[in-house]
Amino acid sequence: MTLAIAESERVRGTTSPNPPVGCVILDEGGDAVGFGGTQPVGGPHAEVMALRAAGSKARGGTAVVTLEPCAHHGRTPPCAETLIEAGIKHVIHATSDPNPKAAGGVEVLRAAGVTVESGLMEQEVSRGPLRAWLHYARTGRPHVTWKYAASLDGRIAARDGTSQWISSETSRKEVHGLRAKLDAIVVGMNTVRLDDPALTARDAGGMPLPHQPLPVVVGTSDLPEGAKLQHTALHLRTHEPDAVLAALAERGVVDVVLEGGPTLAGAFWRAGRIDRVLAYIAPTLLGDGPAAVLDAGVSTITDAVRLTVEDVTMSGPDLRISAVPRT
Ligand code: AOF
Ligand code: ZN
Repeated sequence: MTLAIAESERVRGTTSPNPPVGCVILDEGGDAVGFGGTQPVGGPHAEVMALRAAGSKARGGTAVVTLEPCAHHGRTPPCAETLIEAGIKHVIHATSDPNPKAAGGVEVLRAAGVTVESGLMEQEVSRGPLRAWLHYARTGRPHVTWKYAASLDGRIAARDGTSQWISSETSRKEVHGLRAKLDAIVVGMNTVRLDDPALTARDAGGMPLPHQPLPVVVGTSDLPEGAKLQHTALHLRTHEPDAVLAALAERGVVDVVLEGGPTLAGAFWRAGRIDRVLAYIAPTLLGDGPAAVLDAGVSTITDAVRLTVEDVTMSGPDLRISAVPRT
């Protein structure tokens, strides 16, 4: 499954609105003989790619796959049947398919005498490569990660507005690598005015950059003349988070990172539309300057937004914290 997860990471960012699934075929003796990841929409699913690579060695073997094989005739034929025809005898998968149209692969496989094991490394997969898509399949909304860099005292800029660079070079490279695996990056008009960002994935410290995310600017006014994003960004003339997410879902966007400033972050918090926080906290004190979020809808301590920390790691000298709102 670790190898199947690596396959899914390889295609992450290129498959939406389909999930980035990874698959490994083991031959009868247990050797890995075929690897595959989901191809862009309309193309073959992961199982088909891995079976093609394995050829006749798949007969009598095992398919290890991050998502339950599909049972439906969609844009491609059902993977459950393709696995049966190739002579696969065992299937091990991490997560079930919440899409009612595609689910049911387990029953199809079992009816044909294939043994099926479910739930192997489920947490790694459902918090990792399939996280955004699972959320999208259950809610119909893209998954939103709010990413920011702040000082140890929670400031995103100094009193005079200067903010380059709070986080370390290591953290900035990591963020560029993350961008290449996402569908869209959303900022507000204030960020365009203050920072003039390009929002491209670049200089990821040697990590491959297979894909560029869609840059999105939210705001009712025109983009400033000459801004780097003037001709490249999707401009959504609204302040309403649900209108932003609906417009993005319509374009097949599943995995979104919010990189805008404190005002936009506040609007998304008040709407309850932040699914994960990714904070880079630098060992720096500023003592003054804007906070990472402005008006999250909290006026008294009992309204505080409570989060659960999923993971804390070092990113060079910075702390990298991943947290999710408590439900
Ligand atoms: C799999 N393996 O690699 C993927 C699956 O429109 P289609 O035909 O491509 O089907 C898309 C649906 O199939 C998608 O919503 C999800 O339920 C499942 N994706 N299934 O067995 C794969 N990407
Ligand atoms: Zn399939």
